[in-house]
Amino acid sequence: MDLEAARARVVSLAEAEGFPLVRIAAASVIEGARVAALAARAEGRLADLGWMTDEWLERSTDPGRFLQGARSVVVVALPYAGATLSAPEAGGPARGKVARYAAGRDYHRVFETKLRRLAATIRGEFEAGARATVDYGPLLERPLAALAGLGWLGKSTMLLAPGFGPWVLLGAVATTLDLRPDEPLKKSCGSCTRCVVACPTGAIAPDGQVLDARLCISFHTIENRGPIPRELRAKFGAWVFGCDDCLTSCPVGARSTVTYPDFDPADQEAAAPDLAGLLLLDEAAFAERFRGRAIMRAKRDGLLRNACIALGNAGSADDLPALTGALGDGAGLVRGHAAWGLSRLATRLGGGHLAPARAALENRLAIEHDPWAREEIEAALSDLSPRREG
Ligand code: B12
Ligand code: SF4
Ligand code: SF4
Repeated sequence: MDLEAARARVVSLAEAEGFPLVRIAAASVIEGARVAALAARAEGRLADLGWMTDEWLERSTDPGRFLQGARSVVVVALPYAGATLSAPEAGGPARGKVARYAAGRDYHRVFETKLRRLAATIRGEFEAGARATVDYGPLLERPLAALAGLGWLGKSTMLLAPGFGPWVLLGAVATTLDLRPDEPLKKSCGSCTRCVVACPTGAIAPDGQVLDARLCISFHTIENRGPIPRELRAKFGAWVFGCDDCLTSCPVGARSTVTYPDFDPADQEAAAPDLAGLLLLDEAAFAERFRGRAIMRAKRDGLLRNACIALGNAGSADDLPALTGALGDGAGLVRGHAAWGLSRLATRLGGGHLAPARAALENRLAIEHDPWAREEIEAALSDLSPRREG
């Protein structure tokens, strides 16, 4: 089979797996991305994503190290713009926001099945090397996808695919087959700065294309295993897993409703969970409820921590008992954030809600042994100072 026929066959195999977007990149070192990624790490902008060492970043910008003898990378995408339900009815419980990519089935599982099958077919049919990855593998997928002309790198740092905008998830198969590469697109964001303005924490640099993960709600709600910096919490709104603010503000692909069916949320609870209900989950109930979903990544304590913040920002008087109850949670991380959430919610509500909140915090402080949780309760009490009452 000649190389053009091989290329056509590989593309049609990927399309048959359900990928509407398939492009080919040459498997050369992505120099610009390597320089940008190493600079991001050196400047601390990758936060404490410990696995992203210089070594990892160098490997992840060289497909030849991902697969020995790689000549090409097949880059694929699945769209998920429509994976959301209509806004919850007014008067219901306070609900958290889950990033759209995580509202349905875990996309890693969806991609893995398809990409492993594609790689196996390439190995079998062409007697060539082939290795698949999605997200966690040592390959930087956005710059690769841009190189392959699947989209362009937006100011939000998202890969924007024509017709779909940022609402695509990426995966790749590196192969030793020498497939003709696609051309990068000649597109850019122009003068648009909507995502920069929309980001609640200022995580995107004013000129774009540079993200500070230390400020990013997505980083903190998903990857951070410890306390959320106090100065950021009020900016998190109701996000409990990920953040889509720089995606929903983007005009590119804004009218797309195309979603791969597995990414549709099962119900309202999956897309926008009842926040007070989350605070009742123990380890077993958490594992049972989120099995097969990306939310597992936050772990039980991380998700409850996020729910405490969201309730502080977006809850109502009905949620004061849930936050008060969480002051007695088994995890210090949750207790400390419950203190912040209770103080913030009571302060927002004001009036007669302040005294019971203070009493609950003082009662907990009297028996709290965790030094960090004590600090949080003390800070929460001082935020409830009398001059704020009324
Ligand atoms: C770690 C990670 C994160 C971290 C940190 C991201 C960061 N930039 O610091 C956190 C947890 C914050 C995160 C958040 C999100 N992520 Co994420 N994440 C990744 C992961 C695993 C690695 C990306 C990374 O950090 N690279 C390091 C940075 C420095 O490089 P980069 O952003 O990949 O690429 C930049 C450079 O290469 C540079 N560049 C390239 N060429 C050149 C040339 C020149 C000259 C210059 C100056 C720069 C330059 O520009 C690129 C864009 O800024 C990838 C999967 C993967 N294996 O690639 C998914 C991935 C990027 N994430 C993805 C998604 C969906 C998200 C979220 C939308 C999830 C959510 N809703 O909460 C948010 C979006 C936040 C945002 N605005 O980027 C998708 C993006 C799909 C798309 N269409 O772009 C990916 C590709 C996963 C996937 N398989 O689909 N993510
Ligand atoms: S995911 Fe949210 S916090 Fe992170 S850069 Fe986008 S808008 Fe900002
Ligand atoms: S919102 Fe505007 S600047 Fe940001 S990524 Fe989309 S098109 Fe680019």
